[in-house]
Amino acid sequence: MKIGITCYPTYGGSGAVATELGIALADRGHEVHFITYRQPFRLPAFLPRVFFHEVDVGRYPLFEYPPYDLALAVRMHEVVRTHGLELLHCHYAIPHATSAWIAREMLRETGEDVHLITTLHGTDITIVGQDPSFFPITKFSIEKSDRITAVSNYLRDETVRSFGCAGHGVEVIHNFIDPAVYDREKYPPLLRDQFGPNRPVLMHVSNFRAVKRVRDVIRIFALVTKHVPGVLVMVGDGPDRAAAEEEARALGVENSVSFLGKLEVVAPLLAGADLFLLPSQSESFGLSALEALASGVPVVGTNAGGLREVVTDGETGALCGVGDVEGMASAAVELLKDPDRWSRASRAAIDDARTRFSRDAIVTKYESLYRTLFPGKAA
Ligand code: GMT
Repeated sequence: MKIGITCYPTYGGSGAVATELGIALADRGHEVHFITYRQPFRLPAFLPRVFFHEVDVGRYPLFEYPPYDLALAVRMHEVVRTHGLELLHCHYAIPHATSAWIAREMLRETGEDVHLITTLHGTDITIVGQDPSFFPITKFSIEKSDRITAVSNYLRDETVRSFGCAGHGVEVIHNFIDPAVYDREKYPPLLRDQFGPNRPVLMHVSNFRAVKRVRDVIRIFALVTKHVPGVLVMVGDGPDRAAAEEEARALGVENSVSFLGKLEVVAPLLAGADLFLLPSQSESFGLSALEALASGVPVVGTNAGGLREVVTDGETGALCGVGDVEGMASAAVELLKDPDRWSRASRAAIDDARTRFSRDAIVTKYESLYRTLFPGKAA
């Protein structure tokens, strides 16, 4: 098949999933064209059957807000025609699904066509899409898609609850990991070399937005370190980084917390971590938690949204209420103080991630979904 993929190319789970899906599809012989404003961050320089088409938003003094969605629609239309794409798969509804619908309308004017698939990832449904200035166009664009997927049961239910989308089936296809990449045995002990063999390493990876509650990460760590002197590695950057740094100083743990900033590759660091903290306000899935589990790192976080489908409370980690800093801290201490318990959780985390969320099985689900659009065509 010839497939166009549009996603946000910068850091973030939806861009990571879209890119890794595209790479896996190309591995299986499909031709994949990424259409977005920058090379996706997880896309290596060259891969057979993978192409990148940059969307350039022309500057003009009149445009206080350059119309990216229109430039994207025009580029989608052009790439579909030039390369004979059969489907456009949009990750994150706003504005990608809208641009794809415009591109398809333009194609239909000349007797051409393309199939549209939209994968919903999270705040396109739970926050941004709810804003009155986006709600009608989000609902419209989702409903105009030929196939709709959501990354968790939670997100599917939220989509139906808040947008209706009656009669437009939303299929759940969970996110995935490549077990060859997230492998505890594969990497040298970088963090142990830096922090020594006896200090547990707690880790958090995110884009430091309000929804991630990064100050709670620091507060949990400050409580944990009273019982188990460890270190906290904070990976990522975003609006709440300064607040988290300030919280670390206020709680007197700043010398035990390393803020590493944005890193494109996290698997080697996760392989050296002992516990992953994700105390989010809301999480439609929690790809970073899955990457941790696959690396044998138990997760302590909140029971908000789709995280419950990823972390099995009491087996691969622990889940508490949003803001329950004491609860998450004591769950973390229990795991870190009991090596047998930690080993069981770590082993269970690897097994569960590989069984339920392995790349091959999930990519096959997307491929099968694509094939339903071409009922008469041989596989
Ligand atoms: O929805 C967002 O805010 C952004 C998006 C992203 O690009 O990281 O995150 C969502 O999609 C990820 C990949 O499917 C999920 O793992 C995240 O849980 C989800 N974020 C939220 O629901 C807050």
